[in-house]
Amino acid sequence: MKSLNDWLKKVEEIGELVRVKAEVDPVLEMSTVTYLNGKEVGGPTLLFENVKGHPGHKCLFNPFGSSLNRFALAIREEPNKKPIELVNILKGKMNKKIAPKEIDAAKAPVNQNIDIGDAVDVTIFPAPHMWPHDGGKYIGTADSVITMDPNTGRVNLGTYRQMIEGTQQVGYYSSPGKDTLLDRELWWAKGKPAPVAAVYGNDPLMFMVSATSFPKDVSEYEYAGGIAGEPIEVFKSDITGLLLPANAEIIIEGFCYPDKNAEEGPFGEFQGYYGRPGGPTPYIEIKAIRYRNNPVLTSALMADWPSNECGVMWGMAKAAKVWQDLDLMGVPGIKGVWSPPEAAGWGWTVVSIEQRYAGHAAQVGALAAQCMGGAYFSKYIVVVDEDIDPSNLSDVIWAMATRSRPAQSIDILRETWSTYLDPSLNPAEIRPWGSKIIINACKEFKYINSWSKRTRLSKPVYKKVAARWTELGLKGQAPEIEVFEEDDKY
Ligand SMILES: Cc1cc2nc3c(=O)[nH]c(=O)nc-3n(C[C@H](O)[C@H](O)[C@H](O)COP(=O)(O)O)c2cc1C
Ligand SMILES: [Mn+2]
Repeated sequence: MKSLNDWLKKVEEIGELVRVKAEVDPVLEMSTVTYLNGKEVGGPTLLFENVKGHPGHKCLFNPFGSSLNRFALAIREEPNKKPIELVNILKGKMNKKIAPKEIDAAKAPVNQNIDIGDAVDVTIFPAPHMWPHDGGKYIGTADSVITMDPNTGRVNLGTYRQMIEGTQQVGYYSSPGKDTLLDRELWWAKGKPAPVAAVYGNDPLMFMVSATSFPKDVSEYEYAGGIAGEPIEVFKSDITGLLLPANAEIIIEGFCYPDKNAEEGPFGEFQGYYGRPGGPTPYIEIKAIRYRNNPVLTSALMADWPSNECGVMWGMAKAAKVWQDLDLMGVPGIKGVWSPPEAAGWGWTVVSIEQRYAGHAAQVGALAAQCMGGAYFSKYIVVVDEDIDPSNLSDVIWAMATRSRPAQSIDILRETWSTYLDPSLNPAEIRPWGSKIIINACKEFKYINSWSKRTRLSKPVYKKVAARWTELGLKGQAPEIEVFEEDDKY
C-alpha cells in the first residue's frame, strides 16, 4: 500500500467510503455534510466527486473521522481490532524507523501534471470554506508541509493549516516552537528564503505522522516508513531541493520570506472553537504545482466530537506515545493507555495498571500527566486498575465513582503546558499556561487484600448462557466479557 488510492480501495471494501456524486458547494456546504455525516460514531469518509466549480477534481473529507477501522488500515493493519490492541500495535511500530527511498522524478505519479511560474493557479483545487467565521478557503488541513533544516538536511513533515490568499499564495500558520517555524528561521538567518512544499492529498499515514510531534532531529518520513514497514518513495525537487512524496495527489512548492506577511485566519479549530482572531502571517509564494490526473484533495474538518478529524487520529497517536514514554522510563505493570477521542483527542489520558507496589498508581498518574507524549493540553489524567478497559469510558466512570476517594485521590498540577487554542484560559494573554487534575481511581493499595470483592460472572455459567442466547429469545450474540470470578468453585 503506497497511496491514498490504495487506502481508499481498502476502505471501500469494508464499506466505509461514500462517494458523493451530487453537486456540493465547497463554501460551507461540504463541511456541513461532513459534520452531519460524522455525528454517527464510525460513520464513513466522504469523497466529494462533484464539487461545484471544480470539474475533474475531488475532495476527500475526514479520512479517519471517528473510525478505528480506517485508522487501522492506515497503519497497515486489518480492521476490527480492539482499541487498546491497536494502540499497543502502533506503539510497537513507532519504535521503528526506515529511511525514505529516492526514485526518479519522472516516475512519480504526482508529476503527471506540473504547472510552473505564471501557469500556477492553486484555486483550481476544490478547497473548502468550512465554518462561517473562517477567514477564507483552507486548502491545507489534512496536509503535510515539508521543510528542511539547512544545516543538517533533516526533512520535516508537519500538518499546518493553509488558507488560499491568491492564485499563487497560501498563508501558512505555525505556532511558536514548531519544527517548520524553526526550519524557516534557520534559512532566514542565512539571508535566504525558506523552501517549502505542501502536500494536499496524501496517504493518511503520512497525514497522521505529520500531525504528530516526533523528535525534532528525525524526519517524519522515517517514522512513516517504520509504521508502513517499507520505505516511503520520494523524489528530489529541481525547484526547491526538497524530498517530496512520489505517490501524493497534489503538491505545491515555493518559498517563504521573512518580510512577506498577509492576513490569515480565523479558523474553526480542533477544540471546536475559533482560535486566534487572525493576523499577519508568513505565506508561501508558489513557484510550481504538481498533481495527478483528476487529483483528490484531502480535507480535515475540525469540530466537536465525533465529527472532528482530530479525535481518533490524535487520540491514538497520543495514547501510543504516552505508553511508549512510560515503557522507556521503565514503569512496570502498564496494561493499556487511552486518550479518549471525545476529549478533542488530547484533553484526557486514561492509564490502566496492575498495581505492584505502594505509590505505583500515583507515580503512573504523575508521569502520564507530564511525559513528552502526554503533557500538551491534556487536563484530566485518570489511573485505573487492570480489570478496567481504559477505552471503555463507562467502565472508567464506574471506577472513578466506586474506587476513588476525592479527598485523597486527586492531585492538581498548576502552570502546565497548554496552548493558545484553549478557550477556557482567560484572559487570552495568560495562555498557554494550563493546569491538570490527576485522579487515582484504583483500589487503595494499602487495603488491596481486603478490598470489597467485585461482583464477577462465573465463566462456566457465562459460556453456557452465551451458547443458549438464541434459545433464550435474545437478539444477536451475548456480549463479550473479559473479567470473570477467579474462585475455582464457581
Ligand atoms: C488538521 C490539523 C491542522 C493543524 N494546523 C496547525 C497549524 O496551523 N499550526 C500549527 O502550529 N500546528 C497545527 N497543527 C498541529 C501540528 O500538525 C502538530 O503540532 C505537528 O506535530 C507539527 O509538526 P512538527 O512536530 O514537525 O512541528 C495541526 C494539526 C492538524 C491535525
Ligand atoms: Mn517534526
